[in-house]
Amino acid sequence: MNAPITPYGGELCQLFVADEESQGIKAESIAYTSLELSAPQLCDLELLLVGAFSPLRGFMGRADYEAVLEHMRLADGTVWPMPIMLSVPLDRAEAIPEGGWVALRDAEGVMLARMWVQERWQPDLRREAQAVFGTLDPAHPGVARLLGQGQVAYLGGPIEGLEPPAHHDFRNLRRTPAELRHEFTRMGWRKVVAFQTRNPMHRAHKELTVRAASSAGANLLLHPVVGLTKPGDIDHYARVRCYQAIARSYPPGLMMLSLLPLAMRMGGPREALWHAIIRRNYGCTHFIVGRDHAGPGVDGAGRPFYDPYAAQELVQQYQDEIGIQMVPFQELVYVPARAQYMPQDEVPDGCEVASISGTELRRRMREGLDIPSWFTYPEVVAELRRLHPPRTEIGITLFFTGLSGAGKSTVANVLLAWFLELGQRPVTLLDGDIVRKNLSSELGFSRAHRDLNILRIGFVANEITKNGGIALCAPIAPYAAARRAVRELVSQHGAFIEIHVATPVDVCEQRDRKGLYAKARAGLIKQFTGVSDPYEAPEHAELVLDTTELTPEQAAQEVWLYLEREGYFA
Ligand code: PPS
Repeated sequence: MNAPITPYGGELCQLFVADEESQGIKAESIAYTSLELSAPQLCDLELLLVGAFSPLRGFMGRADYEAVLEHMRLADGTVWPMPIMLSVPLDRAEAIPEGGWVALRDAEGVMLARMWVQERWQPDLRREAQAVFGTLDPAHPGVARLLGQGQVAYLGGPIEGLEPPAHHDFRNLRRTPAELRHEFTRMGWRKVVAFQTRNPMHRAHKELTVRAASSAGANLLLHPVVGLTKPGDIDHYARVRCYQAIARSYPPGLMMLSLLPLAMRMGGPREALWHAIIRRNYGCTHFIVGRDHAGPGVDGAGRPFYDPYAAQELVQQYQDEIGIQMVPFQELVYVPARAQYMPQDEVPDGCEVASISGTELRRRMREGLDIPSWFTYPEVVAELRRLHPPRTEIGITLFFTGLSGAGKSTVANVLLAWFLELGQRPVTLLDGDIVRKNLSSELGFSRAHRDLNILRIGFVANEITKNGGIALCAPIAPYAAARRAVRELVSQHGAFIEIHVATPVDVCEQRDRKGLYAKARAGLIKQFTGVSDPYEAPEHAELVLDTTELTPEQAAQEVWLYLEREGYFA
């Protein structure tokens, strides 16, 4: 079956119903079971609705699913390498009978589509992982996501769309397959090379896309993924700003930038083939496939999951059948003597080449070192620097923990005054007592309530830190697990500095400024930390302070010196 390459793809399955019909469906839907879709499920739904997954008309039924796993084809023989499944927790699935409508909703409850539940079955997810990803290794993000769902049932059936999932960002860059096809026709573009990307682009990428377009005699579609990419990737806001900056450097009329709300599975060769089919649906005639395209990195033993050229080979094998040509990603290197990029194999003997690896780039970013202009564009460097600000600019949570009367609030108050005096960052004090009067006013001192209290403090501290401020937290926080959870949360966005105020209990009791120890000893206060309730001392605190022999200013000075030493002051 060697079908000729069809410009602008085949028939598009757009699944929205007409406006009048949609009103009727909404009225009827009060009787439907509602399903709230997760972020990746919403991506799948959106691409189904707009026809990017043509010829699919809904979430897959069992025959298609089996055929995709076994043969990378739908039951009717059409090439399709990736299962597009709607999973629900097994215990919920029993209430959703076959032969009825379900309402598919976003996280806010807006009904986006309805699905006729034609089939419901319990899949063997391990078998699926093995068939699709070729591994059960949880280091593979696709496997981890699939198997991490627990026990699920799949619901398969046709869908009818009421409205697409809402996006408020970069709206002028979000185009459906029909819109892009129309745009290509309007511009007179007969051949279009698509470039898939989930990373910031640098000069080498621009060079290779221009070369790919020129050798195919085609125009170019930059089609970055803005749904779900690999865990740990740079968020799409920063990436899209990079693409916008780079777009200005292309020759006029050559290139178009449009965003693809795809939930990637990091499935290597199968995923590359799927990406190619999607681009065919968007009206492209050529598709650039990189070395280790959609690769998930290395496995638990440090080996790559897929052969680096397997993706290119697979897309090439099917290119005539799916109607889009594979263009291999050309590895380019910079040749300083010529002040230009060249394919590696064309560099004259003896010519020096320059390159900067991803690891080296990240090191230079971290350490605020120079990134040469032959490597990337100043706007891209500025974006990346914003994502990796130096310590002098990041937000900080100073998390004091220790017994009642240990001196947490007193030291935190001294620091509050000093930070205000310095005026470098906005600062907020989340003192144990203040929090318990406001944020946690209904909580007591059971373990569950104390943990909840700490998680709430952590939530607020994280918001402050994320936005570049200083959060001074001073709860007892007696349990290591809750402190660890806050550390994990905050460290993603800024500095988390744990300060154990390790003043011994007898000193705290002697001070007894609030008279609470006396009450606790008399049994008037139950579950009092250090007397009748546990305190798990931190094992890896950044700082330990015993205020027995220190004035509040001296203790605060220890913290100040630590911040200075670690480079947090400008
Ligand atoms: S926790 O464990 O982190 O949620 O505690 P926290 O929010 O910091 O609240 C501690 C303050 O509440 C007062 N208090 C008690 N502390 C410990 N155990 C019991 N049972 C208790 N009952 C009341 C006490 O004043 C603590 O304030 P600080 O500032 O630590 O002295």
